[in-house]
Amino acid sequence: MDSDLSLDFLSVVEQAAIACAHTMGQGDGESADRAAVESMRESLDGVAIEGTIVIGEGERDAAPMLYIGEKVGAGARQNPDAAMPKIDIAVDPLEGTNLCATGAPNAITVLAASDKGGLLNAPDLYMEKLIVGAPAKGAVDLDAPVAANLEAIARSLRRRVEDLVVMVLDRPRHQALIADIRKAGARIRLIPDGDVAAGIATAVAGSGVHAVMGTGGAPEGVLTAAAIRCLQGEILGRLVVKTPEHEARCRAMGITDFNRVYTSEELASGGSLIFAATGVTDGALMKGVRFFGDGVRTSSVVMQSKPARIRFIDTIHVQGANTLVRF
Ligand code: VTB
Repeated sequence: MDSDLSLDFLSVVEQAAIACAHTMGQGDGESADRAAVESMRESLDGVAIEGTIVIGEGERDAAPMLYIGEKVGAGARQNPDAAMPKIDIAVDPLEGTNLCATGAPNAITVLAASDKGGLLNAPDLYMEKLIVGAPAKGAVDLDAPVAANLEAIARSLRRRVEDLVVMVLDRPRHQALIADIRKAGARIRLIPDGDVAAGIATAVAGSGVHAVMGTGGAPEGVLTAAAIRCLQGEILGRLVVKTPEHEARCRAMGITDFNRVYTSEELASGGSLIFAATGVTDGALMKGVRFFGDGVRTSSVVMQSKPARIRFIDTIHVQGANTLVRF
């Protein structure tokens, strides 16, 4: 995939963040999400690709736009003979809808892209996840006891289990997990939402997060995998398939082994991946959108696997004649 596309995708997540940021704290997650979705849908059509949404707002009948299978990009509506790259796209236009609605940290707009077939087509089920940074890659096992994984992570980071910080979604389903982490002695940060931002943080030294454990959304797992591959960390994930209906939804996406533990390379197998995210509310790695009269400032991260590079991008969007550019 042409790495210049990363700047196009950057613009897509930036615009989506700007579009929904005014809803921050309004207590209306639905309109926050709608603003981000509509912006993303519109700006994706300006990108010179023949794109297919593989992770989006839901199945075709359930979502008015950015549904799985939807064609996006300039190639979707223009001259079908114009040779535009065929790209698979995963989006979470507003990851952390409630975070935005309440003004809590770590709401982000997210997009991942790959050459065709490079992102797992995952149904919108839950996924058990274990996410760590590069030093602990290969040292953890989704089926190992929590204490054993924490010891392995501590060893690879050359510190004590007591020094680790594990992020866990604050959900009743995580009671036993939380008890196990506490028993092992590690520190915990319970988060209300947003395990994509949390997952990325595990692979960025200095973020103060060493692991994410527990069950979150499968689509978020695939998005996290795209970022984690660029960051050379590890996400291990297993779909939570409990009912015949879950099984049918997996089969519809070509998944037949329901107990399979996926690695980062299997969740995001693409040889050339791009991941882009912009902060909507302030977060550990990115600031939220700031409006200053006739200008807007956004804070984003763009990652590519080939060439492997991570860029933190601070953009001032000049909107008027008097926009004051401040360093
Ligand atoms: C997590 C979280 C997301 O969904 O994946 C979560 O990271 C899982 O779903 O931000 P539940 O809320 O049902 O536990 C989100 O909260 C929203 O997609």
